[in-house]
Amino acid sequence: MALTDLLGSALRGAALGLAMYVSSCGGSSPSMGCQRDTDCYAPRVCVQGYCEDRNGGGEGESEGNSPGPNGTSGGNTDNLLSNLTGKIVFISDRDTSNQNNYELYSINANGADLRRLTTNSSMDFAPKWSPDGRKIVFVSDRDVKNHREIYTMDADGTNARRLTETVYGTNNGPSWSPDGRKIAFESIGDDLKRLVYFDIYIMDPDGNNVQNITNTPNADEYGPVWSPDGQQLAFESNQNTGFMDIYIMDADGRNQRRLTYDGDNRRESRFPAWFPGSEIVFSSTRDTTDHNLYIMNAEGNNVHRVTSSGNPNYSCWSPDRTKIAYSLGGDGQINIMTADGEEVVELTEGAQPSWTP
Ligand SMILES: [Ca+2]
Ligand SMILES: [Ca+2]
Repeated sequence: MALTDLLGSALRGAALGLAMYVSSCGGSSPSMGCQRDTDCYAPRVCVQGYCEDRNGGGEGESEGNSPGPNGTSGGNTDNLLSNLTGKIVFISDRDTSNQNNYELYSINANGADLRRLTTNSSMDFAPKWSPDGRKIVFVSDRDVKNHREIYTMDADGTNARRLTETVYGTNNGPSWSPDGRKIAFESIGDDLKRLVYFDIYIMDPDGNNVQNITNTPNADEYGPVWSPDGQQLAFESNQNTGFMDIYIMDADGRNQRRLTYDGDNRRESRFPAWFPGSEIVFSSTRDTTDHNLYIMNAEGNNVHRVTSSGNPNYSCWSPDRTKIAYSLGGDGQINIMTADGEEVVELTEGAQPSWTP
């Protein structure tokens, strides 16, 4: 099974009134027949058997889980980890034989104190810390099978609370604003006329005041993440090129502008993570067949690559900006590397890491 993307959904080619189901599909290209959640790791939305790979991370078995040339498992592993602080929340299916059942876990960034936070037979994924590290926002279909709604819970896994209750259950990619007052996420909402395309929404942390802030009826937007000052959001969209690129916009949806573009090469850039100091790390196929991680500034300049293999997808910054945690494609592994990509260590099995702010 490939641990590819979990954050985000692709929904295309839908006609109104068609049976819709949410699946968990992997693969490196748009594919038909993603009905089975057991096909792969990545939850996504499928309509009449059509769903599109969200990651491009693919089922690349050849490179999926092998330590990259960036020095994973090197002799400095213990040293690098031992100095790290904070907690990382992530997803894994390590404790279940049911491939449709992912659970949330937390682990100290130094590798200690692994804790399982959820125990149920449903998908739990896309976790992100609240800015104070006391709560986790995440996605689950625990109330209605294949119906993905946004929840919060305490950092120890208690007090789970459902925030959204939508007709189609296509919510994904929640992210908490730095001031704690808003949660951004992706959804098709409840409007049938917008069924086939995703927008970025924001809401209060209690689920009230839901607003569609992108309103692009002919393009998808996914994976919103907040700028450090909370004034902007970075996200993915295919609104101009048909391929996913990294965009930023004001927190009210105005001034949408594209930061990445690879000309006519049809390469994609996804999974942005924004760090104080205005650097954004993202995953892209701009130079390679597989994804790699790149860092750029918030103007889209000074792009440089920091990985060279492993098909990395989701990433997050350490609280002090010196490290990046990221998950690999393939069978699912979370690595931590120095921000310059020079040192890499394996942290644990899993995907979709989020580091306490
Ligand atoms: Ca679960
Ligand atoms: Ca849209």
